[in-house]
Amino acid sequence: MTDENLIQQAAAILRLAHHLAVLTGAGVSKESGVPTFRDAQEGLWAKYNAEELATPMAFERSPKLVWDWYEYRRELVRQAKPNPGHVALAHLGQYFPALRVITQNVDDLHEQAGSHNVIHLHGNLARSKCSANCQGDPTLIDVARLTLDSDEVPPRCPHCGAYVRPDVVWFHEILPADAIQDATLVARLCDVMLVVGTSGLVHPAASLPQIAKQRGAKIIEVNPVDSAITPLADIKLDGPSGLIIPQLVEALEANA
Ligand code: BV8
Repeated sequence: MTDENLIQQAAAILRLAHHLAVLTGAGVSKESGVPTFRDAQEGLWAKYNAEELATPMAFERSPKLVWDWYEYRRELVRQAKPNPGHVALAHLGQYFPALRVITQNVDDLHEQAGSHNVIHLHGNLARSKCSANCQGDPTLIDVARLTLDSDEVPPRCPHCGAYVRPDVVWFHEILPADAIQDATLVARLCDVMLVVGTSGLVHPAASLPQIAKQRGAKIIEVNPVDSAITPLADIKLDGPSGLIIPQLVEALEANA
């Protein structure tokens, strides 16, 4: 577990920051009850690998299975509440008005905790779209307003009849241009990047700390274990974000 001295060192780096950026992954939502990507899936999904389900090929092959997996995850997120890590990150916005949170997560727990202008690299689980984007990219569909034919799963697009799908970025799909452009600019301009709860395995998100580092930024990582980002970190805070981030904000405030 992280010692107090490292927390103080990290707070000292934050205190000198002019442009703070935050990059989060599934680990920041773990303490809210949302499983990470590399956790063994719960129950029914134990026999599936998330990376095999989160692809256009899987949806093509088994649209109902993939739709049901996302409905299962939507229910988990509906029941989830922001944890102290989300809340402390939102609180940081008071000290860094230009703070941008860049997340790989598809839940809205950062927004629920009070973070603004969150950059969602991989889309948003709460939104659905026509899988053919028949009215333009994205053709968002409000599934709640569809007269659902109970045995038609996934539901069909009311415009063109194609299957409706979650508005998330699957593996082998390109990220929304505005999201990756914003995130890359934020990574280039920041002088400190706080990296929280990511294995650092999924690209291009995982390249953002490297971009920041190359521009001279300090990297502070929060994760109970080491990750692909750890070699880049100036300070590694070992522990769950729900515990560590509040400690970091408390140390920052103690000498504010
Ligand atoms: C693309 C939405 C161009 C869906 C997701 C370059 C190099 C290598 C590979 C590639 C590359 N470029 C492209 C690729 C291929 C691929 C890729 O990166 N593959 C990897 C696996 C090798 N990337 C893509 O396909 C991307 N598209 O590049 O387009 C293109 C287009 C066509 C053809 C070629 C190229 C699209 C990637 C987006 C995939 N969609 N999510 C959904 O959610 O269902 S990614 C998915 O993984 C989630 O968003 C998740 O957030 C993300 C990353 O995982 P993490 O967030 O890090 O979560 P993970 O479980 O891995 O780790 C959790 C961490 O938390 C752990 O470290 C753990 O220790 C820690 N933790 C646990 N508890 C806590 C904690 N931390 C803090 N507190 C705790 N309590």
